Amino acid sequence: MTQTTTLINSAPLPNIPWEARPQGSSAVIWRSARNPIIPHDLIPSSNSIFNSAVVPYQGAFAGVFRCDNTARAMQLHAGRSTDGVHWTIDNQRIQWQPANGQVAEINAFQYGYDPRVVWIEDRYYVTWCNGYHGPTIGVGYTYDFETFTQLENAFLPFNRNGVLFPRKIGGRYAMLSRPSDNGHTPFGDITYSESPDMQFWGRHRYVMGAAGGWQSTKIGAGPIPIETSEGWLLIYHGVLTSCNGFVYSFGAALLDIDQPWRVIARGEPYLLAPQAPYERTGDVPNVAFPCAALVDGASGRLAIYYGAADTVTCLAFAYVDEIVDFVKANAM
Ligand code: BMA
Repeated sequence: MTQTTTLINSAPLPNIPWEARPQGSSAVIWRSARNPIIPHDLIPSSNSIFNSAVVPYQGAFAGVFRCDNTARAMQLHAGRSTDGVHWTIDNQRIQWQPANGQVAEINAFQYGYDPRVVWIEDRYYVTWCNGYHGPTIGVGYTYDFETFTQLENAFLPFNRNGVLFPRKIGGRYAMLSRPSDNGHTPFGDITYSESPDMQFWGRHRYVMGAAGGWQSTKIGAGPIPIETSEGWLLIYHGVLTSCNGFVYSFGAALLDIDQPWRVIARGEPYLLAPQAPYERTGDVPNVAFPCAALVDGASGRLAIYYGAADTVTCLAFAYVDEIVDFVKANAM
């Protein structure tokens, strides 16, 4: 780490999946030579496995995976890994158990996609894009990645990219989200909401919106924000509209620690754009969509999990302090 950036509340993760920066490269972020780490057909039921979320779990790793099945239903599946690279994913989708009778009313499965997972206080919370008369933000939790409990949806439809902060802020749970529509939304800004109980969400704040270039159509929060001495490091996806459709890249910004709706700095260039063959070719070409990041609190190493071309799951590596420096040096 540089002298200016330190990680806050990030535990050491000596077994983080990692590959050194390629010799001769000065890139801030580099792809795994093993990409794609999860093929589209890892389990018999899957058409594609992408946009998925992993966390450290009991000395190894666990996660929630977006597996679109061969009927092209969008589903969430649990998985485990000893090294964060080779995964065992359940062939059956997660069966959410309603937390109470009220949740039972909204528990009927329509679809689920683009999960995020975060440890807060005593359990792993999962947020995802939950079909309830259109996409909205589903919320649930698990202790063991075997039994999953569903809570109330955080918001009304239509909303996507619900991403929890890893701790309460000002005494309340905090979440980024992206209000949207019921289609392939041609707009989208990141907003902030807070909740005293993980059920009722309010005090909504605007964070930042679509800007130029790679993020000119819409943006959405990616992995769980990372707490640093320089602010919350937010990795987020941005979309531009080309004559052949949407192009999904990702970049980074720094948000105020106590008032995360205040943007400290926002990088103008992307960190990673779809340029590898597996990002350019697939069910949806030209998509790099990050949903999770592992951090080694001791070394500042970062392993970013992202979906490629809505088909496979990939890894990229970076150092937290170098991304912070990149954002500051290239702020728009
Ligand atoms: C978004 C979501 C993502 C997907 C992207 C590109 O609306 O559905 O899951 O990666 O479109 O198709």
